[in-house]
Amino acid sequence: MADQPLTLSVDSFWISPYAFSCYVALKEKGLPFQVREVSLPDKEHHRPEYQKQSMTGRIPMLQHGDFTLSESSAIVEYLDDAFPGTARALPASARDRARARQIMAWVRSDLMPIREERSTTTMFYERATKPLSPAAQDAARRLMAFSQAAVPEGRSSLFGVAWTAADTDLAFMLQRLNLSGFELPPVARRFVEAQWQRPSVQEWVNHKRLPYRPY
Ligand SMILES: N[C@@H](CCC(=O)N[C@@H](CS)C(=O)NCC(=O)O)C(=O)O
Repeated sequence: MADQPLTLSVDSFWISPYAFSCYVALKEKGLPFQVREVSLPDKEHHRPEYQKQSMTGRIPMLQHGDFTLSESSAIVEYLDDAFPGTARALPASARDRARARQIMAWVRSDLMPIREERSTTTMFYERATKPLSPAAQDAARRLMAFSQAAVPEGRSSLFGVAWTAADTDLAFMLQRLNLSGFELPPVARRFVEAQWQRPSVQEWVNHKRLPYRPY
């Protein structure tokens, strides 16, 4: 099974935080894979074949041989299960793994004002200039408090290993603010700088992008 080809479907502008998470996990694991770009403005994800394979019609989707899977956190966990012996995306200990899942679920389900006002187009196309609304400021305060509690003092990763998928996801959320000039506390800043410099992340960040078309 492990030698079957892997393909990750990503959005054609390379701005999906969920596709980013899966891409970085595949890279960190050193797994060879192909990328398939799916144009959301052209509704390529509505095509019957994509709908059928993904079951959700969303980006990202992983294809592994004849198996297809959507939902980014399910994809990341599948990679750990299907490729034992590669760098773990989720930590080995039950409690650290639970904490990692907590972080991954939280950044996907909360902090909506940050996700709206510092959308991923502001990270990869045009920086946001509008000040954060009171709701986004409140979300930012919660994110800073969370980071302060989650990132151990003096360290640049969450769990005593240099990388997990939760590190990538938390860094991405912090970077939404950081790139638009929000001043991060020192612990969060050190964490983000270290995670963002990882070659896996930089490959995504520096990928050549098409001109953006709103959709
Ligand atoms: N919970 C999903 C979210 C995926 C998602 O919302 N993807 C967006 C792109 S960032 C998408 O496919 N949007 C197209 C649509 O919903 O029509 C995951 O974690 O993979």
